[in-house]
Amino acid sequence: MSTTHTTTRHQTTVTDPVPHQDLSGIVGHRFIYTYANGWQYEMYVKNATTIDYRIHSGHVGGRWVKDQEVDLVALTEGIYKVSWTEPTGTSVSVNVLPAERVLHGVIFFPEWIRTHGERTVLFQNDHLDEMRGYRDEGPTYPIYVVPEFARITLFEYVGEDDEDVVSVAPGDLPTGWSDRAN
Ligand code: FER
Repeated sequence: MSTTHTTTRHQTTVTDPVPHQDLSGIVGHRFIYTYANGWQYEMYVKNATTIDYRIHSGHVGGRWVKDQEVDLVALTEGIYKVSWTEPTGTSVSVNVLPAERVLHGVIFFPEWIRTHGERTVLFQNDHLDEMRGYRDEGPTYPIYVVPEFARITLFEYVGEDDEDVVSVAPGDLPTGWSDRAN
């Protein structure tokens, strides 16, 4: 037996186009996901404006970042969109559907990361000026666009503003750490 819950929301309008914003289903949560191309990522939504993340495998596997400022919104109840631009010039926009364990990301890489992704495989916070230098040197174009669905294999509430959630390099975690699922 199952129950369908429906909630009446006010209709948005031209003068009030922003739907109800309840971010409690994603803020303070950590999730691990694998894109259809095999790339595995981990995101911690530290608060409503900040993420920490690790890239466990893929084109720039081994890369990790703390305190990336993002735009986070609820598109509707329980469905979220996280968007940002990196100091490298990479832009990312990710739609997160926790109840469905589905995520869709679009990554917009500059050309220099397509050809030299290894330059970004590090703890970015210790190399911010270096990354901005590469960004400004380019080449930027053509943009390498990677649009992919992913399966969320782990989704957990760990609390807000916890610096210990993402605090070591992906390569320094115990073997199989990112395969923990729930
Ligand atoms: C994601 C896709 C891409 C993500 C981060 C990136 C944390 C970052 C890409 C880069 O700067 O190399 O889903 O989530």
